[in-house]
Amino acid sequence: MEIKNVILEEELKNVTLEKEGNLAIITINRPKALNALNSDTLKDLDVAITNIENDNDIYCVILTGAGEKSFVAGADIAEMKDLDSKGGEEFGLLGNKVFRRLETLNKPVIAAISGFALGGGCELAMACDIRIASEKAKFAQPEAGLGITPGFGGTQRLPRIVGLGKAKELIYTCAMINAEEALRIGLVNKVVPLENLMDEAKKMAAAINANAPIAVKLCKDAINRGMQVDMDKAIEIEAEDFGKCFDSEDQVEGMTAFLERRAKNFKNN
Ligand code: DAK
Repeated sequence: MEIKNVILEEELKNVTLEKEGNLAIITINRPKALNALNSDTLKDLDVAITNIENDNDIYCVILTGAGEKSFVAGADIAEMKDLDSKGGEEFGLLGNKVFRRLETLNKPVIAAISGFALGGGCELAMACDIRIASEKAKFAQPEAGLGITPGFGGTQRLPRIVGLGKAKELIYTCAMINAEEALRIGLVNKVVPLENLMDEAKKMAAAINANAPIAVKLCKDAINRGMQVDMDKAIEIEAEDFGKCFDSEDQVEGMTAFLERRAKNFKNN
């Protein structure tokens, strides 16, 4: 499999973007600060997302952090400390834009979480579709202990993922939980030994990429949009996305291959 390091027109400082076949790997690369999210890193993520969004050969994304110790240890406290209200607002808008772009990206995103996923790091993982954690991963929303509320969607996504009571407990107490507990409460999909983390994430990406990319994209859209509305509206959204599948050649290919008892050859069109 060819691995290419993507050279983006806009040079990235704190993020790398690699492509392996139909898979893109975004790595947040500030290990000295445990991959904490400063403005430059958020801007880099924005550029990487745009590149992936526009690349029809990419069907699935893995988002990870450089080094074994940390996925992302939160928003950059050193940068945040001296922000004025305008700076704080700009930082918040940038972060929320990037997180929402990941959440609504036209392909699934798997977070591969080696170590700390704290504050904005836990929130970043929650903006992804699927979370795979190493046995050493740790999760927390420590914001209340810093005198703030979670600001990158933690108050909204955590209760949607783990339920109201558990989310409130974690956010009010700032408790740090390990990977086993994160799995138990449904915050992560899978826990694997650290040395297998990327292989497991790639295995899941390969399983996703074996299916029709347009159908997967529409599944993501239907799930995301449907979760925000009542069931009557949600069913309409599902029907709309179901209908769109029939505009794709891959729908004909998938069904024809089944009837002809042969392997499918999806082309993302
Ligand atoms: N920001 C900046 N630097 C960080 C950092 C962070 N979040 N976390 C770690 N670092 C840096 C440390 O300062 C240290 O740098 P040097 O001193 O070596 O220069 C280096 O990373 C290694 O960290 P430690 O020496 O502390 O390593 P330890 O193993 O002792 O401890 C730790 C690891 C992860 C337990 C500890 O570093 C830690 O507690 N880190 C902070 C975790 C945290 O509280 N994270 C939540 C941040 S609050 C907003 C929206 C969202 C947010 C804010 C605003 N708006 C809408 C405006 C989000 C807020 C957050 O995420």
